Amino acid sequence: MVHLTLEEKANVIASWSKIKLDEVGAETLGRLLVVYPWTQRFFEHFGDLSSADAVMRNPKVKAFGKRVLDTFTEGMRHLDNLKDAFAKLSELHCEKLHVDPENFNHLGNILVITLARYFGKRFTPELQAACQKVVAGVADALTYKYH
Ligand code: HNI
Repeated sequence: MVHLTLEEKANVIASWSKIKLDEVGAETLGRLLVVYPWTQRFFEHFGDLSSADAVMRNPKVKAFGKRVLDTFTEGMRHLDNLKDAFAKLSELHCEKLHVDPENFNHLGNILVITLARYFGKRFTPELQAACQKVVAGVADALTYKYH
């Protein structure tokens, strides 16, 4: 269970509202596919993924990266209840798509790295701490747990 202080929530939500979701989303998903090449298995229908350049230029990668970040935006509205907010999405990824949950952590960490590049000096340790909590919370919420 991930808990953000009120200050962390305000910080992360304000910062999130400043990013270009298409740009950061494209870079995050593109880097995931390059850095952890086994994740490409899920996206063979996206077309050319034959090199890092091809991945980063691929319009379907860009569009899906934006979609993933839109989901994080939705998550920002449900930081206290990510599990319920992402219950359906968790079922899709785990039961239907069979994505190994470790990959949610990878995506989250790549998102943090991309945000660090995007914000530069403005990416303070406090902001990073809040971001790490959000990506851990989203990864946990997407991980389907049998009760
Ligand atoms: Ni993910 C579909 C959100 C991580 C593989 N994914 C979706 C959809 C959303 C989404 C939204 C669209 C659902 C629908 O159509 O109803 N995915 C997210 C989020 C994360 C994430 C917020 C963050 C950790 N997905 C991953 C990872 C993988 C992944 C790490 C694989 C490595 N997702 C998929 C695949 C689909 C998908 C595959 C179906 C895509 C398609 O269109 O074929």
